[in-house]
Amino acid sequence: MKTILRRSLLALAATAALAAPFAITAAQAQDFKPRLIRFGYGLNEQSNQGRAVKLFAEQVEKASGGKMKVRAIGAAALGPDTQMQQALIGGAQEMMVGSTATLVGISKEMAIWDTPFLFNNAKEADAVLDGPVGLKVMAKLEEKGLVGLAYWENGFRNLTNTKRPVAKLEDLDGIKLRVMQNNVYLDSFKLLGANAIPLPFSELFSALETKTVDGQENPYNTILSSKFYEVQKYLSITNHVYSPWIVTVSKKWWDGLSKDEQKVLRDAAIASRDFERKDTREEAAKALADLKAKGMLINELPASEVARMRDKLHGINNNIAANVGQALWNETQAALTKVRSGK
Ligand code: TK8
Repeated sequence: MKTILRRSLLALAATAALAAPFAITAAQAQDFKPRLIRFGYGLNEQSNQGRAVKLFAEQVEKASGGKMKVRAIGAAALGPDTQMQQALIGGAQEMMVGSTATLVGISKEMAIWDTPFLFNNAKEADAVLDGPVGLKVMAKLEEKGLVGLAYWENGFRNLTNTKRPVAKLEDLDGIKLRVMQNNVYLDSFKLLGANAIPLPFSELFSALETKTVDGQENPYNTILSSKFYEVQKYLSITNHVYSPWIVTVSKKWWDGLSKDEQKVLRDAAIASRDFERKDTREEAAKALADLKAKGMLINELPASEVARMRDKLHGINNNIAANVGQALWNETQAALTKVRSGK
């Protein structure tokens, strides 16, 4: 009896061993471990940023058969961009999305995207950011302990304040204007005559509310989702710079992932990028009407004044080129010439 049982067990084991390679489905064959990904971001859940992070989370869970779980933590609950970046570098947090501008202290090449009036439209931004120049700038992060996965759209930035409509350069004089923690922004707005004050985004609403600052600059989407219309009267359309967001991963953590796990994250970052850009552009197209309905007074900076602003900021370009390296500056300009020629 015992032998029969032993024999049949052996036979079973042999069959199982033979059958095993065929029985395993493609998904099971992939190399996934249970992972918890703390993914931090600065805006609210009900923002273009929040919606895209949600999509990212869903896609990662699905593609990993539920093994990789994303805990999306918005509204800067894990701290402002700069604090999260340090947490990623140290390995205390896995992922985040934030402005490229706040990364400049870590990776100086990121300042190329702070160049005033660099891109004229979204098509130029997409082509350069997703092309060889954008990837090269992104790859530089690895030396600093971060892995960049995709650029998302923050958008073209516009000015709001409580003092007066900005219809000419001189209207900026003395306005206490919050800027991101970034020297290009600080120097640019000082040059334009504003009293520029760097502050993390997480402190911005209350700084506006308590009148610690008179104004700020951000894309329409953010002015809307962060309810800045509650504490700001004037919105002046300047489109002075295109601001990218970037999805980053802790390199310390990333290096411990399998190739399959890395691929899931990369693919999801790209898929949510495509969703996010579309969503952001659709929302931005309607945002002015929404902001007007909320009571904001909107004015467009005349082309002649935009030209004066550009001229005044021209000197900043030389500083940027010196900081990021003349070669990168030239490659960026060449990439722009290429998109503009339609080739
Ligand atoms: C969100 C910020 C925000 C940026 C800013 O964390 O700070 O003004 O535009 O999007 O990165």
